[in-house]
Amino acid sequence: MTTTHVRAACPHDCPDTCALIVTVENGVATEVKGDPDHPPTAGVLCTKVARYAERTYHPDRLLHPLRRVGKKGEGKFERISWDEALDTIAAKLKPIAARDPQAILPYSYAGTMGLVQGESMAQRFFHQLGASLLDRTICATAGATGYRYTVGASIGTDLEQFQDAKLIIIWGGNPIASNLHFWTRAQAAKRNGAKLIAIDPYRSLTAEKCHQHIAPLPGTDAALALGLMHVLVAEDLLDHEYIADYTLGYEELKQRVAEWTPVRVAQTCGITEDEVVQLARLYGGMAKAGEPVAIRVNYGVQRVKGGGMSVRNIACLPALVGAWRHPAGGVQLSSSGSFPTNKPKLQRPDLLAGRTPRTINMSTIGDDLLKPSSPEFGPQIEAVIVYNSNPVAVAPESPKVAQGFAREDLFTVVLEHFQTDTADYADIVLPATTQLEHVDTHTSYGHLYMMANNAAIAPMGEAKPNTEIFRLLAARMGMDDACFKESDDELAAQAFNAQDARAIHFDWESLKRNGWQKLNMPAAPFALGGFPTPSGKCEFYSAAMQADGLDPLPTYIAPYESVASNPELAKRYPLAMISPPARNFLNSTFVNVSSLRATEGEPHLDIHPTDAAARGIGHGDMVRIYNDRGSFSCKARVTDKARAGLVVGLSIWWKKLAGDGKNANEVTSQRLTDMGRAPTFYDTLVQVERYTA
Ligand SMILES: Nc1nc2c(c(=O)[nH]1)N[C@H]1C(S)=C(S)[C@@H](COP(=O)(O)OP(=O)(O)OC[C@H]3O[C@@H](n4cnc5c(=O)[nH]c(N)nc54)[C@H](O)[C@@H]3O)O[C@H]1N2
Ligand SMILES: Nc1nc2c(c(=O)[nH]1)N[C@H]1C(S)=C(S)[C@@H](COP(=O)(O)OP(=O)(O)OC[C@H]3O[C@@H](n4cnc5c(=O)[nH]c(N)nc54)[C@H](O)[C@@H]3O)O[C@H]1N2
Ligand code: SF4
Ligand SMILES: [Mo]
Repeated sequence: MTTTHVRAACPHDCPDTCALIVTVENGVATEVKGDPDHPPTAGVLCTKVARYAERTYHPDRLLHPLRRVGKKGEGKFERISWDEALDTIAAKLKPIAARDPQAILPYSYAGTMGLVQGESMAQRFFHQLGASLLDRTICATAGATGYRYTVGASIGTDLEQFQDAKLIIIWGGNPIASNLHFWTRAQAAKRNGAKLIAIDPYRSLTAEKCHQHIAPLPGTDAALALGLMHVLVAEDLLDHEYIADYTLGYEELKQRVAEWTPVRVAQTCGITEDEVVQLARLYGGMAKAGEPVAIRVNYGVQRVKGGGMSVRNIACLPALVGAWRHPAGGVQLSSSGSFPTNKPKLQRPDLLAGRTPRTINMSTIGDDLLKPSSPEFGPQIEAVIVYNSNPVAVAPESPKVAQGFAREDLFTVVLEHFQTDTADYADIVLPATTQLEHVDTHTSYGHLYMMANNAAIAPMGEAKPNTEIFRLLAARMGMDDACFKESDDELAAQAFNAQDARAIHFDWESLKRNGWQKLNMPAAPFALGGFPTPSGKCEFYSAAMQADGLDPLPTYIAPYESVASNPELAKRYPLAMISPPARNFLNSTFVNVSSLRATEGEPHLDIHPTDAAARGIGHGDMVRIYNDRGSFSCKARVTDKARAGLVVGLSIWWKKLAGDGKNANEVTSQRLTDMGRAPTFYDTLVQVERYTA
């Protein structure tokens, strides 16, 4: 028997990007463990990826190409050969490309976050074709944009510093479920005497374990941040030197926040005045005393109309109190902007050769698939190639998405590991390899290490890496540029800019051997200012926002759908619904892994006892959740984890594995955020009723 240990990286859309050690016995992966030497991972994996071998060897893995034989969505397929699959696809795409390649659309997200199996060969293929561009907005662009206007780039407090903070505000995140290795640091801080405060409308697993939980109404965080700034200014809990040296627009900000009295904020957010005042005093007071105060803001705050502004306002706080002076102070939204990646080299936009295809927003795919050709829209979408994503389950306003994918005149190809809800609508399904079967390299949005993934085992069945599938398709389409011949190792070697001081001496072969390498970054990135904004300062006032048609100062933008902002709608649909991640799933990935699905049980809706009683709903009753866009049903859990007026459906279930073939996206809307063109999943009013089938 031969046993080897292979260095790998977790590919999932999770900030932690763990370093993995895969045990391989006689060519079979028998165990996936966390690398004990990688400081963020520290030998620990989440429940999901500890089961990565179970997912990889799952009896339902797609092992050969398939052609649809039933109706779209029905899930009936027959096996075909790779030659037949590729010939069919090329024969379909060629005439469309000859008429107008913009009628072809790639649809992809972060099923794997790999720089190679994500957008390298795939983008080269679509750029050479001249296909529509895809605006990849479904997750983080609202917050990233708000943060960029204020701080300059997705750079913040290093994960490896948080254990030294004395106050940690966990704002719109549930790290026990979705950012486990941050939670490890927060607990270490707690043991060192730090206070942990969660700001979340829902008493999540994490909120339950913090010293204090403040539960604002969804979408009102921008107002809470304005209220904190009001108190910081009124009570002079400020770092005047930091403000003078490293910020822009303090005088204007001071005037603006004067309007946001604690009483107004308490009313807007549905919390008490005392919660606003005490939090500001604690944060500003500790900072003034020289203690490190840190904020971990996460994406939960930005899935609403004013989501970008929420993140922007929160990102102003550390500069006001000078928290950036300390390595364990400041704020982290994402570390992704720290990495000197070389995306143009991987993705080759130059292959467009002067063409400027239209851009389709992935968050409005439902509407866009249903649009006919028009001068504003351009050609009707005639072909979609889906990889690393499951839009029929994850995109908002699912009834429209499903209707779009059901179009008889749409040609759909899906590259997948499993027969997902989306794959059910494909004309051709192509089997893709998993992280254990291919090579890749990764950044992280939670830590500061470049990561390598070696292939641990041979591809399962006839599965091929995404890159290889696009190489083969390029050849079939007659694309002969030398870039379509590059191997995955050649691609990985181009992923980082070795000349950049942060990636000092980046060398793919040594990264592959070691598994990971930390970026060369200062411990406290903005201790002496140096913000990558146009002014080089933290911008309380942003001329760029004004130029983009936004309020240049922090403000509050109410949700599209809430009792306060839309009372007419709230008469019919009085409950706010959010659908944040379930601990044992990763978006819709892992929902089909039996052991993990068994832990989640079945789809649930958490509802407050008062709201349940008013509707005659008991714990464990089946309920129907509905609004004008659609409806779904699941089991009610009557619990005060959901504040009154709020219902929570942990997500994202595969529709076909839910009792009624539907999930929470039946009722979410395709309306977009204030900035970043992102979806508003948590800006949804619904009504709930007892349901007897
Ligand atoms: N186990 C697991 N881990 C995951 C994922 C998963 O599906 N499962 N998904 C991954 C991905 S793609 C992402 S983007 C991240 C997302 O993870 P996070 O950034 O943590 O964001 P969310 O999970 O959207 O929401 C986190 C918390 O925000 C709360 N929340 C909702 N609306 C609001 C609001 O308006 N204000 C405030 N203050 N809080 C609000 C929710 O109740 C939830 O508890 O997690 C990643 N990690
Ligand atoms: N209601 C509601 N909806 C949401 C959210 C929410 O909180 N609530 N969260 C949103 C967020 S933050 C996000 S990021 C999106 C996530 O949406 P998606 O990015 O679509 O994520 P997944 O659902 O995990 O689907 C990824 C798919 O990629 C496949 N895959 C993985 N690796 C590979 C590979 O190497 N090759 C190929 N070909 N396929 C691969 C997996 O099998 C999986 O089916 O969902 C969004 N939708
Ligand atoms: S999903 Fe996140 S916590 Fe789990 S192994 Fe991957 S990177 Fe680590
Ligand atoms: Mo996400």
